[in-house]
Amino acid sequence: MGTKFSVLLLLFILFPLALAQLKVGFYNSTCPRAESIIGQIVAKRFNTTASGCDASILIDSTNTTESEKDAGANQTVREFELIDEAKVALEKECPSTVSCADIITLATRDAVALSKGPFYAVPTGRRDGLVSNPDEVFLPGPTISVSDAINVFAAKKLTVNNMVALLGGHTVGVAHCSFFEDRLSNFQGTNAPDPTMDPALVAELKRICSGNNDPTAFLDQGTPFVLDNQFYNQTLFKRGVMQIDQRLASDKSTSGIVSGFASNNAAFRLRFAEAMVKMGSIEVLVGNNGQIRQNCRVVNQGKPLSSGNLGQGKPKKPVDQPKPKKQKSKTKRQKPKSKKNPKNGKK
Ligand SMILES: *C1O[C@H](CO)[C@@H](O)[C@H](O)[C@H]1NC(C)=O
Ligand SMILES: *[C@@H]1O[C@H](CO)[C@@H](O)[C@H](O)[C@H]1NC(C)=O
Ligand SMILES: *[C@@H]1O[C@H](CO)[C@@H](O)[C@H](O)[C@H]1NC(C)=O
Ligand SMILES: *[C@@H]1O[C@H](CO)[C@@H](O)[C@H](O)[C@H]1NC(C)=O
Ligand SMILES: *[C@@H]1O[C@H](CO)[C@@H](O)[C@H](O)[C@H]1NC(C)=O
Repeated sequence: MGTKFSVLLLLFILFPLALAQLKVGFYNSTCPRAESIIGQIVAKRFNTTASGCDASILIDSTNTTESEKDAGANQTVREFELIDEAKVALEKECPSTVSCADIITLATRDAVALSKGPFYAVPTGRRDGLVSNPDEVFLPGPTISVSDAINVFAAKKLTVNNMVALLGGHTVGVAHCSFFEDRLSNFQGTNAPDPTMDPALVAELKRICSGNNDPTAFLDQGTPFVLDNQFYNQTLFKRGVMQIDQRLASDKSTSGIVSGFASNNAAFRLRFAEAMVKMGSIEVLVGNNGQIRQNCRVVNQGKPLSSGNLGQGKPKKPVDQPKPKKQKSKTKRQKPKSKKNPKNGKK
């Protein structure tokens, strides 16, 4: 009893402290051009590639584990190249100053804006984890129920509104067919497609998925390259691709939020930005914890591993908090994202 109490207390004390140490403009004096250097690199990338896709990659990447990266195709490679390019430029400008965790967060913000999404101020000051392969699970599989998903997000202190807004990131996302194919023909052993999917969409997805090597489909069949509220509107027309996406529109606890976002893009933009900032502020390493990686792909040489500083560095979870479901090896966090490994299903 005493132990439980103190663990909880510690959590409440530590949490606001971590938040307080992230600041908009953390690099103002130590690396004043950091944000503009990252912005230019992301913009250059957008100018030379299919833009919407890159936004989804970045949004995904914010919480992708190594195993997921392994599973990813060429897009994942490009995502890492972009982060590497930014890191090289920043090490030149101000060595050992800007963390990889902040680079990813800022690049994601810029990719969102370039996809016509909101531009929001990002608090920075994160430090990098001392272990590069956290077995963290944020986003559960695509067939999760809305109530289970709510619990997973709640365990990260994210509200139902935050969750629905973050899943709206699927507006620029793609998913491999293995994430939704079960809905197309023999849904739950019925020998018929999922009745909650528009038959025209079933036909279109069957066509796409008849290709080799587990093809991908856009999760927003309306405006896949624009970070807007069309994703929600599509689900109102039974055109959600993944089951969890479609369920958001029908479940009592989320349907009101979905229809609100579907009819009000400004409200969606506001809530999406708010949820992105909040997600980026939880369980981060700050102050003297962790390190500033010199190469974003590996932990700096010579640093001892500490079990208390995993991955992007999160404090250990209190024992009595609901644990997010662990999926075997590859798990993704809750980033609105999509291409994942078939086994884990990701959002
Ligand atoms: C990714 O998610 C973890 C929690 O699962 C969080 O600690 C970390 O800060 C997130 N990273 C980014 C860049 O948002
Ligand atoms: C950095 O500069 C911006 C713009 O002037 C300001 O809004 C922000 O508060 C500053 N942050 C810090 C930590 O000095
Ligand atoms: C991207 O393209 C736009 C318009 O073509 C141009 O104005 C801008 O300078 C380019 N940005 C970069 C970073 O190359
Ligand atoms: C990756 O890129 C290579 C060369 O650009 C291409 O041949 C290959 O089909 C791509 N793989 C995927 C999964 O897109
Ligand atoms: C919502 O989606 C439907 C189906 O794709 C489309 O016909 C309609 O124009 C969309 N409505 C808005 C306001 O975008």
